[in-house]
Amino acid sequence: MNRVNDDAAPTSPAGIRNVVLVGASGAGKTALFERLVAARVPGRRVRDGDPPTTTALAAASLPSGSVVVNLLDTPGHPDFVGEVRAGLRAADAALFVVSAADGVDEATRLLWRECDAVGMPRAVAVTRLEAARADYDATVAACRRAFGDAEPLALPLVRDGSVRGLLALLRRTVRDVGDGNGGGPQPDRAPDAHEAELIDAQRPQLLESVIEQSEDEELLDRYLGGEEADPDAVSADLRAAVATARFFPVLPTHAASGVGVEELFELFEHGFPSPVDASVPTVYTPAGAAFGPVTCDPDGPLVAEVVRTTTDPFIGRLSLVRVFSGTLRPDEPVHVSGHLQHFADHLVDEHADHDSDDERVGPLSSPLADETRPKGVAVAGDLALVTKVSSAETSDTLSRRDRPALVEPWVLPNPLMPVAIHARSKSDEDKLAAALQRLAAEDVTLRLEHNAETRQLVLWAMGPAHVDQVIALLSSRHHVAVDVEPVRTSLRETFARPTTVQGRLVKQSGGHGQYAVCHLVVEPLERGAGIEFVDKVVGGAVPRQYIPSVEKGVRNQLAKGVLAGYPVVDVRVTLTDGKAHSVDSSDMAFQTAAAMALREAANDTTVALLEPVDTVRIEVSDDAVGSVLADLRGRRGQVHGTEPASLPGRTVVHAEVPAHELSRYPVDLRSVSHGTGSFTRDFARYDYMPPALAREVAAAG
Ligand SMILES: Nc1nc2c(ncn2[C@@H]2O[C@H](COP(=O)(O)OP(=O)(O)OP(=O)(O)O)[C@@H](O)[C@H]2O)c(=O)[nH]1
Ligand SMILES: [Mg+2]
Repeated sequence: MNRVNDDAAPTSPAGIRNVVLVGASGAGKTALFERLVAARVPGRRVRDGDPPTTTALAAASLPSGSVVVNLLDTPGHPDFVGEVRAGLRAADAALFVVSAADGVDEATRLLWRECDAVGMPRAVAVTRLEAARADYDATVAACRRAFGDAEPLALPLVRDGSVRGLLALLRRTVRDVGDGNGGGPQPDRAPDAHEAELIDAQRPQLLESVIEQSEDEELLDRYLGGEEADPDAVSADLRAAVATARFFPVLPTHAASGVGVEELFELFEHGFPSPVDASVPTVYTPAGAAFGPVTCDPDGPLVAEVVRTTTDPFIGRLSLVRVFSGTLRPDEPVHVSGHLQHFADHLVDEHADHDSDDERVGPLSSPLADETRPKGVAVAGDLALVTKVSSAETSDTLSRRDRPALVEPWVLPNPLMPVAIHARSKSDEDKLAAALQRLAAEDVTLRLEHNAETRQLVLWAMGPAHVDQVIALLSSRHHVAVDVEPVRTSLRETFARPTTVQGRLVKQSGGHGQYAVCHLVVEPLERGAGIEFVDKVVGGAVPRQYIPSVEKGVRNQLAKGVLAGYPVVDVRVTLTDGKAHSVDSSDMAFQTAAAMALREAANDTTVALLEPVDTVRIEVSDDAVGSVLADLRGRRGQVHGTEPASLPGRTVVHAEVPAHELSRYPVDLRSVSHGTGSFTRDFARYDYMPPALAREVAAAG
């Protein structure tokens, strides 16, 4: 077996390959990941049975040939797209896993285009080759249509519904299936006549693409001159072609038999870029100034970023970091910096800005799926697990104390699915806040909101599966039981029509009495106008000193609501007349009379409920615009217009939609947009709610 050393600690960036597996849920990423791990870790077997759906980034450092491959497995489920983004940040190249039975879905296409936008080198692993409706050639053709210059490096040998091996196009060799369980591959053999025919049918196109994309003029001249291309020379050009991010090798794979596994390692080693060739994210000082140039240099200033955080019951916080510059050494003091709010386009209260000089990294280790291996140091370009940096949260930067740095975080998805939760018991209640805070430090796609108005604790998550994950973690890790309840909408009341009313407080039966009468006119104002109080009393009917009392009574009652308990907005209240008593009138009496007047004026015909309406910006692929607009109409949305998005083939829809209709929009948008949609929402204003719905919401709240 190819192994560099035991602790998988590369000493130079050129010997590192950081590769992330991405693709649709169920495409076979984890099955492949586990097979790749088993192929390089002696004694490690693939699990019996199917892997569970992945919900978090997993990593494994695998020595292979002359390099160490840091392999990252990501979830395909859209609720966990934050993990995919962290994985892309940690990696220098992406392996798209595509099922031959299912083809390329829209979400995968979108992710591909995002990789395209940042020039990330990519390759494709095709899975499920033995499925009844699988067709390798058709899948390659689909990849070409969706991705561009996708060229198979090998063809699968499938017989009687099982994968038997593959035909390597460059070397014109055949590799038959091994014994299926870590026994390693069979030696290569020469193709038979039929196999040779298959190879020769596809080989020229591969050669031409590699030679053309790598811009190897010399080889091109020789090839065009009719010379047979030397596989070694072409292989050397492969990396240059892949590095352009315009040429994408495709390999057939089968996790169960190990077909394609060695070819993938070969591709990682000889075809994929090392971190030296990858771009480094923008680095600032914690104060936001320029940090200076950062290159993948082990002797440069330390710049490392936390891409995942977990908590181990025995060793505490474990941070998976990607080192961009410098060398991370155990027991070294570090500066920890996190300033998410500075970069986010939404509030991230649960990730308060923090800088700490009090941290010292503990022992380093290499990730190995669910295990770890001790590691000496982590040089620029490498990934390592760091213990004991207790203040480090996901996306934080580690740097040297005398040269503090802040890496611009990757694009964090905005969690837009609200769920209200409450602790099941008093003891759950006591632990809940701390537990949620810890989960939020690990998970940058979780937001917490204490809504004072509705008195609810609201979790903002990516979708239902994410909510389930958070609740399961609260229970399993923090022993906190919570129940989910419907999210209440905070409404407003307003007067829909002018009303004239009298408030009379007359209590004069014996002793010290109370006396105050005020005549009020209540009128609606335009949305957003707030509350106006006008005094039009003439002739001292209400003595001067009690006018402020009336105003106070009015404002207090409006703040409490007059009908359903929601604050009243956008009204003018005019005091037109009143009566006072020389002994029994008082400040309190006039406050009370004013409040009584408003309550009396309020009924189902005079008062209307207002609901929050949000400005919504939706981005989808062009062909989904029609269904998105139709869906918005069904949500009482008002479309203000559409425009082309910055990514070609995508459209931005601007609309206003009642907040009440948006509570499950992350899920619904996914289905109307085939997983290509994203949106943002911001409170715009309050507007009339249909009375029937208003009654329903008020009754539930
Ligand atoms: N027939 C066949 N089944 C496969 C193949 N690769 C994976 N599977 C099966 O497909 C199912 C899903 O595989 P996973 O590896 O969990 O898929 P994934 O891409 O990791 O899915 P997520 O974690 O949800 O993103 C499992 O039951 C695998 O055993 C393949 O090449 N052929
Ligand atoms: Mg998986």
